[in-house]
Amino acid sequence: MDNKRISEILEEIGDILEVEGKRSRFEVLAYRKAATTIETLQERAEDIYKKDGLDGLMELQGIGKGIAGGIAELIETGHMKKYDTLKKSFPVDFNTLTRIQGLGAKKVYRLYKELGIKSIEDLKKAVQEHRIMTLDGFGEKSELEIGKGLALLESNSGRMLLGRALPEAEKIIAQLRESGLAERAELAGSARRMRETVGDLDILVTTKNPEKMTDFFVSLKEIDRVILRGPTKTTVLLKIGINCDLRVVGTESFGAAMQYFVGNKDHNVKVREIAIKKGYKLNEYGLFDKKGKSIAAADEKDVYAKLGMQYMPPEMRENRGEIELSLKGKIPRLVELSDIKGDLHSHTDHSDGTYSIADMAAAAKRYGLSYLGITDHTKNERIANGMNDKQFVKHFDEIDKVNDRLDGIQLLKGAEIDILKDGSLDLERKTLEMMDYRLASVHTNLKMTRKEMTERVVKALSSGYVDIMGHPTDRLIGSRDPINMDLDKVFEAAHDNGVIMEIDSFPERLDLGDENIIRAKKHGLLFAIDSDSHSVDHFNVLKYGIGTARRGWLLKEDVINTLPVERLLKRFKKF
Ligand code: DGT
Ligand code: CA
Ligand code: CA
Ligand code: ZN
Repeated sequence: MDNKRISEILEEIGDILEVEGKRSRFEVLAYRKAATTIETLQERAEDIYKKDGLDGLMELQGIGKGIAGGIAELIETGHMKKYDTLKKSFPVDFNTLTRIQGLGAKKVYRLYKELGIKSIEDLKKAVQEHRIMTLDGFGEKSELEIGKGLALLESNSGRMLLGRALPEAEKIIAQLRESGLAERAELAGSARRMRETVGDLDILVTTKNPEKMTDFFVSLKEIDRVILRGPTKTTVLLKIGINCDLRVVGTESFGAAMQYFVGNKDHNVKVREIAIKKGYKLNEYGLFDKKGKSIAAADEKDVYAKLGMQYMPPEMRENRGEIELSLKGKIPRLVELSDIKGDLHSHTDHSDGTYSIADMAAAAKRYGLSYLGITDHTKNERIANGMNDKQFVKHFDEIDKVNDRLDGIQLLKGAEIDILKDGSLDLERKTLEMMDYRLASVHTNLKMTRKEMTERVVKALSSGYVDIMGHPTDRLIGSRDPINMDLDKVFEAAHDNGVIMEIDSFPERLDLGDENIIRAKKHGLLFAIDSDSHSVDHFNVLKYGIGTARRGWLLKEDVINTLPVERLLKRFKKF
């Protein structure tokens, strides 16, 4: 059983004992203290118990014989009699309900006794029906507060887009580094692995002064409130609505801590098994030999090296075969942001972008790109101000004119052509043939049967006019599912017709995503990592596309916009 669950159970016992009112204040406090100790523990309570038994548990801060026995029972059987009995008389979800601001154990108890509220669902209903304000001592104001707390809890319970969380993490880490208190401050967890969404942020620091370091951290303006503060782990809620864990680790074990907290969990479990097979022990403090002597700990690469493993970039650490590859020394150099020479998907004020062709070109140049494909929308995209054939002819004229005046960046003529309901393309052949390349996307009529959608897309890709398929599944993370089609058939058609797959870097798209990239690569496909910029400051999103491509194990040679422009143009269809 993990520390989190044990600590939740202890906390809940404390809550129930408090409202039951039969026990001393001391006993209540003892359970709460024990919960905090377990929650902030670096080592697993289970490991401590297996190693040193009850005595080991009793050595922990604030854990006496009784509670240690309870924890042992949980570890051994997955159950604790005391907890089960209490839970029977109070079948209330204390843990979740007390997470709502302003609701302590006592109020939760009253809500249960007087309104029968046992869960978040019950509470929501009671708020909607204005039953809370009728209770003595609650009133209209606290009903409103509870409503707000519910909304916040809901927004927190989901995962957050990497594109929203990562900039916040970077701001926090920069401040920790500038504080003069941290020797090192590094991002760990899913955000370091560039997962498209994150549950919480994880930051590791080494410092000579943990107390001051934590004071500094909890005072940052990005922080809404402190959820839990311990000597080595502090959890806060950020104003953007997710939690951030700060862990203070020793300089001498920094590498082992990074290895552990970058994760992911499955990767860690497998690496630990490899250590055990060698007769070693691996945890967040280091790699230890049979005699318990540390043989690697300060440096992450060293930890892997002593296990006979090549270093793996964090984006690969998902237990998808990277460990086997690493043991053979075959981890490749993955594509990097600095490999990207140009961008093949951008919009101007000729459709739904906000800036002129010249402005977008200047911004791309500032970002360090040497070419930019302009791909405005076609007429089917009415809301996006899509252009018809006649308008495109004029538009290309203008791109040529701007291009003549440019220095250090080259514009390419393209379009993001709608794949219409019947699989035809939204422009005439003559217009399509005037472009340097053609990007085609599905934007409308998303609710077709799987068979119809597959036929529609395969027909478009087989037209002989499509160079790149834009945001292939059209998903929006957290709000729209991928379109329903047989991806393998689509990839096959793309391969037969020389169509490149896009990785649209917009944080809510990241389309193709990591798993589909792996699948597309198996079909022998190439990729374009694009920004889909609608504004001059959107080129920044390319780093999320790169992160996703790396999670899909892509190399520089898999990505066509790492090519210089002359070589790139040879890859496109000619008419
Ligand atoms: P998230 O926060 O859900 O997006 O995903 P992660 O990967 O950031 O997970 P998190 O924050 O729960 O934990 C950070 C890392 O700590 C995780 O990637 C691996 C490590 N870790 C956490 N729990 C365990 C565990 O029970 N066993 C092992 N071996 N590692 C763990
Ligand atoms: Ca995390
Ligand atoms: Ca975490
Ligand atoms: Zn689009």
